[in-house]
Order: sequence, then structure tokens, then C-alpha cells
Amino acid sequence: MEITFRWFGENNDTVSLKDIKQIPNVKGVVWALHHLPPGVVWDENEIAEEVKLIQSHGFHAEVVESVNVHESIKIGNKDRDKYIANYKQSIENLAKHGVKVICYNFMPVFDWIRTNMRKALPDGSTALFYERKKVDNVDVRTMADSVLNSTDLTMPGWEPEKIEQLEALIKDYENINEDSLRNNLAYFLQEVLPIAEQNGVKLAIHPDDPPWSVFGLPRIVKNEQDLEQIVSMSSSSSNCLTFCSGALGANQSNDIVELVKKFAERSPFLHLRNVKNFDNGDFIETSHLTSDGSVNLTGVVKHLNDIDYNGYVRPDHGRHIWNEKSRPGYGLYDRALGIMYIHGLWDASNLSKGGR
Ligand code: DNO
Repeated sequence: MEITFRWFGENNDTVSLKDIKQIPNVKGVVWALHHLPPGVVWDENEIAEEVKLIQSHGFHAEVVESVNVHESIKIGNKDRDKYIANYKQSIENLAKHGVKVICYNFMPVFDWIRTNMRKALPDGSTALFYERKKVDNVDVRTMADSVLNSTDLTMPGWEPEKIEQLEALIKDYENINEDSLRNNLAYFLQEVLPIAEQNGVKLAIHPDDPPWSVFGLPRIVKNEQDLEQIVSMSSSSSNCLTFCSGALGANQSNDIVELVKKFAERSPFLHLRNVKNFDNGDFIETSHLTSDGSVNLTGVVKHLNDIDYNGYVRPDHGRHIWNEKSRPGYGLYDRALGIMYIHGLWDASNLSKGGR
């Protein structure tokens, strides 16, 4: 297991590379050129500069999260080949600078969604919260308005330029169901995987968050069956998953330990976090501690240890604690605690095998 830490760049993050350096045993920084819109080629000079900066602090920069996929590719529009060609070029450019894993997602229009970024937990910290009926009740036809005017429906993974195009985008998805979305993913993979493979890059799809359909749009990376279908789309060694315990864990019927047993070998990159689920479909993010939430992180890390997992692992969203002001879910303190917890579980598993 190689511990990494997500960082949004010098002008985009409250956490510095120097801060990250003080968390024990972090080997790599997970990065992206966050200012680039989906669909463009990632420029080699810009890549080189960011990689150099990360490396100058003693980290590797082998994992990128994310190279976002243009909506035309997900919809299967006529112009998708142009964006696919750009994606291939970005893969090549990243590989030249040592990138080995590219995380991406295939969620229509929206990335991850929460309804409250700072919901109070009983201990006085705050965390990301999802109130299911608030999203279920949003009418897609009036959504552009409600997103713009709402103070509490927030899209943390939102690409702001999409707001203007929202109505048109939703319309483009009118005839897209799970099957056609899956076909469009298969088309994309068929095109990009050979390039990824030639360049020694793994493309690791991130699960949908939350793992169910939102605003009437299809989602195809939600559960065991979906993951199986994706894995079997291509036997290329570059056709991989980003295993996210929190995203998948928000669906109570996903058994995360069983899933990690099944898919760890196909997942070069793992996001570990906990989430507490409620019967009405709401969920709140908690500390990483197994007993704080619904996800058995102890079982997950034990399995990783059992198979001597050697991929990249990062702590995922943390709570906001000790008055830290940070990007929602991406503060320093609780993610650092998460890392120490993951290390602790790993070392305890070593111990139980007679190691140290
Ligand atoms: C949220 C993240 C996601 C993830 C993308 C991957 O915190 O896990 O935004 O980066 O979905 O493409």
C-alpha cells in the first residue's frame, strides 16, 4: 500500500505541500490541472511544471485525479472523436512525465453531489451531508434556476462553466439511458485503452457518488454488477477501477469488504473513507474510524494487507475539525487522522500475521 494525498495545487488549496510532508509516510501527491476544462489536451509544459513542483517536495506525482471526460463522449455525440483524440494526447503527455494512474469518472453532467457542505456532527465538527429527498425532489426542467438560486444545494464537483449550459446538457441526455451510456463508455475505452496500455498508464474509473441515478440522469458505476460489466468491457491491463469505499458505501446494499475482495486486484488506486447511512437514503460523512460509520474500513484494510496490496491509497473526505477552513471535505487535519488510522489498521494486520 502506498499512501498518497490529494492536493488541488498552489493557488487552489488551503493545504500546502509542506503540510502534507509532515503526515507520516505519504509518498505521493494526487494532482490535476484543475483549471483545464474537460476535452482539452493537457499541455506538456504545464504538466512538467506541476510534476516538478510536487517532486521538489519529495513526493511522486504518479496519480492524476481526474482527467475529466467531455460530455460529448458520454452522450456519444458526433464530435466525440475529436475529444477522444485529445484524451489520448493527454494520456501520452502525462505518461512522459511519469504518470501511471489516471482517475476519471463517467457521471453525466454532475460529479459528486452533497446537499450540505457543513452539517454539524454531535462532537461539534462539520461534515458533508446528503439529504436524499432534497435531490430527489429537484425537477430537472427547472434545475438550472434552482441550482443558481439555491444556497444549500451545492455541487462540490461541479464544473462552473456547465451552469450556463445546464438546460442544453440535460436535453442532450434525454435519450440516454444506462445501456446507451454504457455503450458510450465501451466506445471510449476501446479507443483510449490501447494508448494507455502502450504508455504504461492505468485508467481507473471512479464510482458514481452517490451511487444511484440523480435528477433523472443515468449512472452506471454504482454496484457490483456495474463494476463487473466495466471490468469485462476490456481485458486490457489498463482497464481499471478507482475503488472508493465512501462512494460505493453510501448504498447500504453494497458490502464494501466483499467488493474490495472482488475488485482490489483491478483497482490500482483506492479512496478510503467512511460514511454513515440512514434508512431514508440520507448519509453523512464521518471520521475514518470503522465504528463511526457504516463502512467496515477495518475489514477493507485487513484484506488489502492479506493480499499485500501495492497500489496507491489515499484518505478521502474528512470532517472539518479544529476550526480549519478548507475546501469542503479536503482539509488537512481529518484526512491526516485518516491516514494514521489506515496505517494503524495495516500495522495491526501485519502484527496478527506475526510481523511488526
Ligand atoms: C470527490 C472525488 C470525485 C472524484 C471524481 C473522479 O471528492 O472523489 O470528485 O475525484 O469523481 O473523477
